[in-house]
Formats: sequence, C-alpha cells, structure tokens
Amino acid sequence: MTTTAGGPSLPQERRLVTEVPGPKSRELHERRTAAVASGVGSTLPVYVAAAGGGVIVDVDGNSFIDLASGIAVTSVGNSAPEVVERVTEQVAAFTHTCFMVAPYDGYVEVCEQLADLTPGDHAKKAALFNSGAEAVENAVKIARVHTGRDAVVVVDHAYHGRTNLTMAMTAKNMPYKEGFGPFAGEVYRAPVSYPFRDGLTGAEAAARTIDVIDKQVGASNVAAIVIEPVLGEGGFIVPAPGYLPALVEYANANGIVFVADEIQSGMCRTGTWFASEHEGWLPDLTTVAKGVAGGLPLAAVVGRAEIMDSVHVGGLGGTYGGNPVACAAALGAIQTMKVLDLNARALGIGELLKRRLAAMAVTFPAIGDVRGQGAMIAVEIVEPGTTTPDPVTAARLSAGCHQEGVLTLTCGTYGNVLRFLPPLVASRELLHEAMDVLEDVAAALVAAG
Ligand code: PLZ
Repeated sequence: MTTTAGGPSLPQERRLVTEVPGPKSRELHERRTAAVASGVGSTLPVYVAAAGGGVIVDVDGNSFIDLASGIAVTSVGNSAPEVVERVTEQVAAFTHTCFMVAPYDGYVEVCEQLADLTPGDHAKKAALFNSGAEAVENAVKIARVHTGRDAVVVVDHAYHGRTNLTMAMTAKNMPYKEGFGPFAGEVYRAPVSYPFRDGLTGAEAAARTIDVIDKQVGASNVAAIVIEPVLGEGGFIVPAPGYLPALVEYANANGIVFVADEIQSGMCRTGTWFASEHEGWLPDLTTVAKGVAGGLPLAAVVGRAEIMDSVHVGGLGGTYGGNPVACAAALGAIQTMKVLDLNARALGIGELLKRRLAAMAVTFPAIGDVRGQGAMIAVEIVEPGTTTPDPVTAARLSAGCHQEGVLTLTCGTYGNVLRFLPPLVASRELLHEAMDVLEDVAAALVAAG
C-alpha cells in the first residue's frame, strides 16, 4: 500500500491532470470489480491517495473539490491535525480492550462531551456504538424498555440505516430494501412536512402526522417517534417552522420518547451543534454518528439520564462500541470544532451556497427549490415550472461536476436532489470555484437542450 500525506496542508486546488477516472484508477477498478462484491457501489470511481481541507487527491494526481465529506463525516476535514495527533497517541498506547471488559477514560470523556453539547441542561447520559444504524437500533431498544411499549413511528422520506430494524424504518425501497425483507414489525410510517411539495404550514403538517399516529397506531402504544430534524438521504427536506416543536409537544403529552436522528445533521453541520437547536425544542434522545469522529467509526445515543438508565446492566454494548481509537478521534474532532468555530463556518458556507444557487436558479429553471440549513444545502431538480421530479437532469449535473473535478452527491426519494456537504474547513475560494463549475455544467446542459 502506498500513502501520501493528507490533511489541511494539501494544496487546496482543483486540478485535473488525466481524464476522469484516470488510468491508475481504472486499473484499480478492474481489481475491485474482481474482488469486491458488486452490491457495494461508488459514486465516483477514482481511487483516493490523500485528502484534506476541501480536496480529495486521486492516485492519478487529480485533485477534486470535495462537496461530499464522505457523506457528512469529515466536517473537520480529512486527517485533521488534532485528530491525527490524538489517534496516533492512542494507537501507540492501546488499541482495544473492549469497554465492557476493561474501561478507559476516552469513552467517558466522549459521553461527557456529548451530554454537554446536546441541547438542554437536564441530566444526560450516553452510550457509544460503531455506526449510525446501530445507534438508531439502540435508541429504539432504550425507548421500548423505558416505555414498555412496542410501536416505533417514522415518517415519509426517512433514512435511518441498512440493518434489519433500520431498513424497516427507512422509507425508500430502491436500493436500500429491495429484496431484503421480511422487515422488523411494529414500525409505522406517517406523513412528514415537505414544504416544496405539500405547501402546508408546520401546524397543518403536524396535525396530519399526529392524526395518522392517533388513528392508525394509538398514542399509548408508541414507544418512540424517530425523525431527522433535516431529512437527509430523503432529499434535504427542512420541515416547515413549527412542525417539529408540535410533534415534540405531542410526544411529551403522550409519554412517547422523541428521538432526534442527528446522525447527518448533527455536530456543527447545520451551523449549530445539533439541528434541533434551530427551533429550540428538546429531544429525549439524540442519535449521533458521522461528523462526531473526523472519519473514524463512532456513534452514540445521548439523552435524558432517566431514559438512558432504564435499561438493565449488560443490556447495551458490543465488542467495538466506543473503541479507544475512535474515541480519541472524536475528542480531537470536537476540539477542532470548538477552536475553529465550525458552527460559524457552517453558517457562512450555507449563506455562500444558497446565494450562488439562488442566482443559478434564475437562468436554470430546472432548479425548483434551494433549501437546507448551514452547510447541509441542496437543490431539487424538476421539470421547469412544475414540481415533477427530474432525476435524469440531477444525475447529469452531478456527473458533469465529477468530470470537471467537483465531487457532488445526489439524494432524495425521487433521486432528483443535488446536495452539497463540504467539509466545514473548505475555503470560500474552493466553494466559489465549485459553484462556478456547477454553473458551467448547467449552462452546457441548457445549451445542449
Ligand atoms: N441516520 C440520518 O444519514 C447514514 C447512508 C449512506 P450508518 N446516511 C448515509 C448509505 O447509502 O448507506 C444515516 C443517516 C441518518 C442513520 C444513518 C445510518 O448511519 O453509519 O451508515 O449506519
């Protein structure tokens, strides 16, 4: 294996020196095709040599502007110095004892930090896991024990993971669920607030959601309502103002555990530590993963101490959950977020991207909606003048950006949303350049008819 130094000292530039993908990437792709199961896809099959700040450099020497952050993970940038330093120290000290066998302070400190950073000054506790899906599963386990109830309510366009329970909770069939059933029971889906498509106020949309829960499930049967404050894979949908506070009020009034799945929206991504802060409501439990550990696998459930503590001793755990190296990475990432004030940077990024995208929408009417919070921004691509989804144009825009050295992602139930999730340390120059590229790609599509 060959490695090149990454991190923020990598030249922060877009640079294409071969076609995309280049010859070395194509060679690696052949090996991959023979060795890696075909069910695992890749958005852009260029093989990575190094990454840092706002760029990813491939094995052919091409440098891409990164608008993906490994799906909202490397918010502090790849190989952030504070993460590298703490991980290096930890790897040299010890790599694993299993917290359930012999504990260590890094795990405790991550739980303390998460209790401190999540909203509300009530008593909180946390437990650590490996992946987002695992955190969601554990939030449901905890809510069921706490309430003595079975039902879990999720919403349209939700994404919660790929394990058996979380597949049942995820809305979209293809590619996440197709052929993988039967799915776990006692998961009920209610409509959500999707301002671009339903035109409802937050109060109206909440009344619709609550009506479905009351009539089809019964509030007294519901252990948990699980929802993403900004729906991520489902299309970067920001519910109308008032929607989430109304659901929280309903949950509180009915003894239902309200779980905010902040796996994608948390840890500075939307310009606050957690997206729930935008409207000032308090979740009972929050699931955390992705951005929390600067690229190492770590996840958490954090929330009200009395709910977290309702589980019997030994009821929560797993071999690797809260691995010491991942905890060291998280402490380095959180430190970086504080020192660089990445919440402020996320707000600045959001403002820049929204301004550029709104200007683009004037000459490119396929952009039906520009939305998002902080550095979690997207455009919904439609047939001009309608709300009819146009996934083909969204895919063309994204592929066009890839060819020009900008790594973009799509999402959405209809596959027609182009989303932007840059590392929060990306420079304004790089972000402007990425928007220039997108503008050119869109203009070329218009010119081609
Ligand atoms: N909850 C809100 O966004 C992960 C998934 C990409 P894991 N989203 C990216 C893919 O195609 O697998 C996610 C999320 C929210 C839960 C999860 C699941 O987190 O760490 O991927 O299990």
